[in-house]
Amino acid sequence: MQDRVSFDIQDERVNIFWQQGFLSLDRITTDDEIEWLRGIYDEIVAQMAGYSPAKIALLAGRQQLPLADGKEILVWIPSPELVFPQLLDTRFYRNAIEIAAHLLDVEPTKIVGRIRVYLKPAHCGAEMPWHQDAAYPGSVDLLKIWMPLDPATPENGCLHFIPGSHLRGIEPHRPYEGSGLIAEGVDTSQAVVCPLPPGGATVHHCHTLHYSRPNHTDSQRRALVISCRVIESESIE
Ligand SMILES: O=C(O)CCC(=O)C(=O)O
Repeated sequence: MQDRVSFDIQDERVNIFWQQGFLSLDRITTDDEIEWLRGIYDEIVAQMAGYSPAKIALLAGRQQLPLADGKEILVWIPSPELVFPQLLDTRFYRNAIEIAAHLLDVEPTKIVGRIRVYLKPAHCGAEMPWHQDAAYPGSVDLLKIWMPLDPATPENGCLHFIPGSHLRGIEPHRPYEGSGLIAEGVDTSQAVVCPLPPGGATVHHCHTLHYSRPNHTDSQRRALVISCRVIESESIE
């Protein structure tokens, strides 16, 4: 049992984040909390019926819901903290906000973090195509912290990143499978695969090209994501 949390966010890691557009951290919360989060996560997914399409659209402005009849799916649930506010009182959430603040060089009180659930079910988890988060219209978040609750592997859908892609602006994207966006003409020869243990995390910039493979394995891949932006400072005339 590992109860110590040892994320290392020294200046060297900050430089790596800004050079490559992403960072991989071994661990941002405790074993006990991961176990507790799994319980809440499963409850959120089980209660998905309570998230009517209208409510989801209201919460996020867009939706990606399970498709029927044997198609691959990526379960995406925005803002579960509105239904389970205890998610905000976690080491996971507090550490993520602290990491975001450190990387963005602002006080933690200036960070707004919204949680997302991303589940790739066993056997039929859909791929997330190459994209930049900032390519989505209306996107205001600067970075995302992505933490799996199961071992995330290349086979079940850990994230892949293109180092330095955040430095080249927003690439052209086109609609993908009716609900998302795919970046066009991505050169994946330099892609870096980031497998993670449960409770580890990747942090990526909103301009960093990233991707995850479909999950055809026997195990689900659960991930919690915090999407972070900085509160505008009030202008004092
Ligand atoms: O969880 C996944 O597989 C994809 C997540 C992702 O692409 C994102 O958070 O932008």
